[in-house]
Amino acid sequence: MIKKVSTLCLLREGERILLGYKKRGLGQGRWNGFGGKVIDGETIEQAAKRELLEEVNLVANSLEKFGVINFYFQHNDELHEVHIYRVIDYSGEIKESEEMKPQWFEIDQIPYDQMWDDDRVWYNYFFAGKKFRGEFTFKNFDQMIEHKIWETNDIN
Ligand code: 8OG
Repeated sequence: MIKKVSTLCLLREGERILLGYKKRGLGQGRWNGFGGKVIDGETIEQAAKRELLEEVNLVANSLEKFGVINFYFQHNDELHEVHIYRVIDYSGEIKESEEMKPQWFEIDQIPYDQMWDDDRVWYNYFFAGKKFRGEFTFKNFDQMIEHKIWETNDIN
């Protein structure tokens, strides 16, 4: 099995959340938080900050880790371990990049139909301020066939 480690940053301010429309790569055509693969030699948190800067031009001054999800893709035997952070404090101006078109959404208007299937499950934990771990199995990239999620502080 091939294992990949990635990051995902969510930026919430009051009753709205910043998402990006992914223009290329895995998850193309879907709204998501900001993140990508951890590169050799950097910590997971460094990768989260680098991706936030590359994708939406923001410098994260403070991040809080919220969860870890294992995504298993049956068709190619890949496991993606995704580390999820909330951006607590940032500087810079939000700017579109080659990869992401950013937009604010009210929490009750999140476009779940145009997002990964698992998001509607774990976003509830995020909004409730609960730390969590999850395991989601996909058939191809677009069909979630199994999932488990549980609240825990053991996310490092
Ligand atoms: O750099 P790359 O294109 O591999 O980045 C993929 C991004 O998508 C990365 O931030 C991790 C994230 N991601 C997955 N799977 C899922 C998923 O099922 N739901 C969400 N919300 N994000 C995912 O790789």
